[in-house]
Amino acid sequence: MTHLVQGPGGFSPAGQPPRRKICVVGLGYIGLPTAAILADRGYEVVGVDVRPDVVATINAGRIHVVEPHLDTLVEQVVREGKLRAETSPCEADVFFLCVPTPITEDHRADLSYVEAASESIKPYVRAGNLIILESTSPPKTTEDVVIPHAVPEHLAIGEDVYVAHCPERVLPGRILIEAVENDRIVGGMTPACTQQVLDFYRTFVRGNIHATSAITAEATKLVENAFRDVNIAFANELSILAGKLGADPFEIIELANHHPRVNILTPGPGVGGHCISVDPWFLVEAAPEVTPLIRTARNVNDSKPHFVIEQVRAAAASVEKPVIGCLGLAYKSDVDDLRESPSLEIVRDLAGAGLGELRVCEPYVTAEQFKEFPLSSVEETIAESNILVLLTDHSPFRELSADDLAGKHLIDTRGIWRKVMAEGPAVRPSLPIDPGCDNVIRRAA
Ligand code: SAJ
Repeated sequence: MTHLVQGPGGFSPAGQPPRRKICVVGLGYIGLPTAAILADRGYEVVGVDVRPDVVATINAGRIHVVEPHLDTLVEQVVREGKLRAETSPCEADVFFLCVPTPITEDHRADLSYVEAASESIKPYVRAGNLIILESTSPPKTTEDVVIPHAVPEHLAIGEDVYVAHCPERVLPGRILIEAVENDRIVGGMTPACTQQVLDFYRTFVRGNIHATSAITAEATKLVENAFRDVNIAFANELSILAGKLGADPFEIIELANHHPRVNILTPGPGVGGHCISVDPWFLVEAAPEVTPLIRTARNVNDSKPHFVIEQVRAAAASVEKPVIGCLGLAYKSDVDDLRESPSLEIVRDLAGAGLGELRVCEPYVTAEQFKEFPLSSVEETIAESNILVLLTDHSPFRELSADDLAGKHLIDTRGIWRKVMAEGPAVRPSLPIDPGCDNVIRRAA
């Protein structure tokens, strides 16, 4: 880490003005951990969120999102007076913009949050300040949105004020570790912007920090997530193909991955979350004529829930009084995040399909937080269902035994029960039934 000069109440690399006060706009899954890490590093941090309930929760030393260890850290830095939350920004030395960048129905970037956050800090931006866009954004957002909306006209970029895009790359469930340990990219609007922001990141990041331009940083982040989306699409297409061939897709992938140069990801019910299912569209929107693969991968992953529904329909048709137990609503394992979740989409469609009664189980969300469907416990769902659809591979579902699952029609969209079923005496995996679905396990004859 850079040698820090302890200035009056702040840290700064040698030869730079002391920067002691930080304003983080947007206290969601990225903003709150970032604010807490900086406060723990000794900065005075003001977190800003438009939601008064979120501000009140944080100022009470509590958190509104599920992320390992974040509750302890926030409680500590609020108690120590290093972090406080407000509903509007204030003067600071460094401004972080950590707001959502969702997409519209027709897959276009919605930059209204970035615009509003940029506008909100403009009255407080002073010479010497750093402005950092952490939100994953379409190429040129820093130049075309942040600068015109956040920087007072009389301040020169790269001389008076330093603007950069530093995309977060953290995996939900490991945010506090990865925000500090992962390599980071600092993309400044000018080389001076890059240097000033890079030196600042040196004060709290242990990973390597790579310097580049703002547009390259924006594109790199999108490319990382598009790469993963394309690979997951390959796995999902495989899972449908294997069904047509009457083979087990998970076994094929397991065997293929023994090849030294093959690393196929894992099929599932689709791709969710506000990252991998969103960010590739920013690249498609930027250059639709040259991104057929990225667009196709999005369409393959977005169509996978349909195949899962057809699996359930086939299983329900073979049962007298179907009671369909849906295991998981979150977009991936062991998180409480339902955004863009294929699991939730499937349960909604099943609720409208009238294939049978539904039992919905989501261990990471409470009935207070989620009112769309009544939630059942794992035990109730297992006991009352004759068809079980594994949608999100949460740990509690991974721990189910062959006896728990015995006698049920199982649709295991993520292949987590293959081993316990292979060992279990009660039932045996059977070949997928048409159309092209993953593992369906029938009751033993
Ligand atoms: N998924 C599969 N099969 C797999 C892997 C994932 O179906 O083999 C599904 C998951 O179930 C989920 C979706 O893909 O629905 C995305 O999950 P994820 O764990 O792949 O990623 P995220 O969205 O939680 O986090 C990603 C990460 N990006 C990459 O790994 C390239 C993270 O590092 C980013 O910081 C994050 O997006 C982000 O904020 O952009």
